[in-house]
Amino acid sequence: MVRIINLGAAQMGPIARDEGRAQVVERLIAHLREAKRRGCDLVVFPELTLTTFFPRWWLEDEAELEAFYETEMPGPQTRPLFDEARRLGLGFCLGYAELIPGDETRRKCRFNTAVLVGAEGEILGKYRKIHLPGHAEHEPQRAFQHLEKRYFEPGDLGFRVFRGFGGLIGMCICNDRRWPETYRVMGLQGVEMVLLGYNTPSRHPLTPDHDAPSWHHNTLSMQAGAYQNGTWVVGVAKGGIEEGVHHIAGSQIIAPSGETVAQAATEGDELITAACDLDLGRSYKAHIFDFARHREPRHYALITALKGAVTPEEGARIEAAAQAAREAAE
Ligand code: ING
Repeated sequence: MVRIINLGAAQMGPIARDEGRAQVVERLIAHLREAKRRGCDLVVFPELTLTTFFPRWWLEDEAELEAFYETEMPGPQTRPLFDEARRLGLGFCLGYAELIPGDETRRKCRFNTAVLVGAEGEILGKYRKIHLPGHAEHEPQRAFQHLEKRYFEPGDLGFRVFRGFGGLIGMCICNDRRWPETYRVMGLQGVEMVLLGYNTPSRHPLTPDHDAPSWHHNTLSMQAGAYQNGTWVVGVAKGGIEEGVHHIAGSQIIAPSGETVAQAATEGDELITAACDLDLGRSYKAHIFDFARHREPRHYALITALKGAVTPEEGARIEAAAQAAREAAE
C-alpha cells in the first residue's frame, strides 16, 4: 500500500509586533482553507507562528514578555484554528512560545515549542526546542538581539518520533536543523518525515561573512539531514522584513534523496505543496544508510561524551577510556 502524505508547507510573511493573535490566526486559517482546496492532509507552520519573533528585542518588563507566550494549547485565541482544521479534516504542526506557570509543584518554565495535531484535533506529539542560538544578556552593540537563550530554556522532551498520518513523524525547530545530531537521533527511531519551522535573520551581526551564504546554509542543513537519514524534511519560514529585520524565506519540501521538490518563491504568506511518498526513504534506509549494518558507534564516543571540542590528545584519551570501559563491561 502506497503511503502518501499530501503536505502543505505554510510559509508566513512578517508578523508585526502589534498584530493580535486573532489576526494571525485568521492568516493561518486562510492557509488551512487553501491547503484543503489543494488536497493536503497535513499543514506545517513556522516556528513561533503566533507572534512576531520577539527574541530580537531586550524586554525587561515580565508582563510585556509573557504576552508573547501561550499558557494553554489550544487556548481561547487558538481554538478557532483547531476547530477549522478539524472541520476541514486537516492535521497541522504549529510552533509557539510555551509558558508553564509556576506553582507549588513546579517552577515556571518557558519553551520554544511545536505541536503535531491530528485531523481530529488531537495532539499527537509535542517538541521543545533543544538547540537555542544567540545569547542571554543584552548586547546593545548588535543591530538586533537574538535572546532565545534568555527567553527559553532548552527543551526537556528529547527528539521523539510520533506515529501519525500513516508514518513516523518527527519535529525540530529552527536552529536544531543545523545540528546533524537532531536528525540522527530521530533517524535512529526510523523517522520518515521531519517537520520544522524557522525564523532566520539574513544578517549576522557578529559574523557578517555568513550573510551571503545564509540561503546555502539553510538548504544545505536540511538537505543533508534528509539524505543522511533517508527522511523527508519540511522547512517552513517566517520570512520578509519583520519589524525592520530581514528574515530569509526559502521554505522547502525535501525528499529522502536530499533533493528539494518544492520551494517558496516569495517572502510572504505562501503555501507550497507536495505529495510525499513515505516509502521513498526505504532504499536509503535499506542500503547506503542501513544504520544497523554500517554504523560503528564504538568510534563515536566523543559525540555524547563532550559538549565542546577538545585537543586531539584529549580526544584520543577519552576514546581510549571509553574503549576500556566497554571491554571491562563485556
Ligand atoms: N534562528 C536562527 C537559525 O538557526 C541563526 C539563528 C541565524 C543561527 C543565523 C545562525 C545563523 O536559523 C533561530 N530562531 O534559531
